[in-house]
Amino acid sequence: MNFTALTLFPEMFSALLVGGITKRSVESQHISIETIDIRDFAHDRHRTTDDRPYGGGCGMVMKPEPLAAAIRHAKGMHPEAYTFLLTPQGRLFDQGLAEELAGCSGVTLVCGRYEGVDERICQEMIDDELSIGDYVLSGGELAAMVVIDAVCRLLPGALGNEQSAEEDSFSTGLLEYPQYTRPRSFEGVQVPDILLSGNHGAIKQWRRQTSLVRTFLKRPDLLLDQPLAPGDMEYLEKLHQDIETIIEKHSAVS
Ligand code: 4FV
Repeated sequence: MNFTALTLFPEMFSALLVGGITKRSVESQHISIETIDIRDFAHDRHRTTDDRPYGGGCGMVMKPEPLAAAIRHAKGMHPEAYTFLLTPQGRLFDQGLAEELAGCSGVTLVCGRYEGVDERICQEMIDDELSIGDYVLSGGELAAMVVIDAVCRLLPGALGNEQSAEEDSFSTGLLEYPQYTRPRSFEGVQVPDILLSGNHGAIKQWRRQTSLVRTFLKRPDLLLDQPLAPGDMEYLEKLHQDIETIIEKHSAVS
């Protein structure tokens, strides 16, 4: 899969090559990461890529000409790739969208700076807008790297074992179960015995139940639109019953 980032700071993307899954995936050619410097498409003496906003106001806006030329250049290199603009106005990027993008042969990621890009670029040359969250960054580069990292690890072979991506938070639709590793006892806290039992069926059930409980406690919204697995309903009803019993007991004495 190819990722092409259009940016005024191409060197920022070297962070993806420092280590980890993205570095390994580039080396194993599961992915390629290309950067296009938008300033290379500004041909005036000062290679200007921004200008003051029409209608006044603070900040600067990215000029359409260098951006349009850079996007056309990217389309020439990867005609099949979808062109996304990273902006707070975009579709909220989540695991589902990451899985969707992992099915593409390539994506082009336009990284804005300043107050944003000239609207005519959004209207004429952008296939879709992506947001990594409701906050304002100083540039789209970090958002583009978030997208590259999240998509890259979903690509077959990128993680080394497919299973781990399938068990990710949100891939199961629930928050992930707690993880433990050696030492068995750390500062007086023991690893739950169930995980040392070797009883894989019981471990699988314990992990699913702890995922259900922590999802209920931390992200109950996820439980509302998530298909439950066999056994989940019984477990949630048992929790519900236990809570009812406790409430009745305490309402009796008070
Ligand atoms: C952003 C986000 C984001 C807005 C103005 C770049 C900045 C500047 N991108 N998710 N949140 N972009 O804040 O994707 O041009």
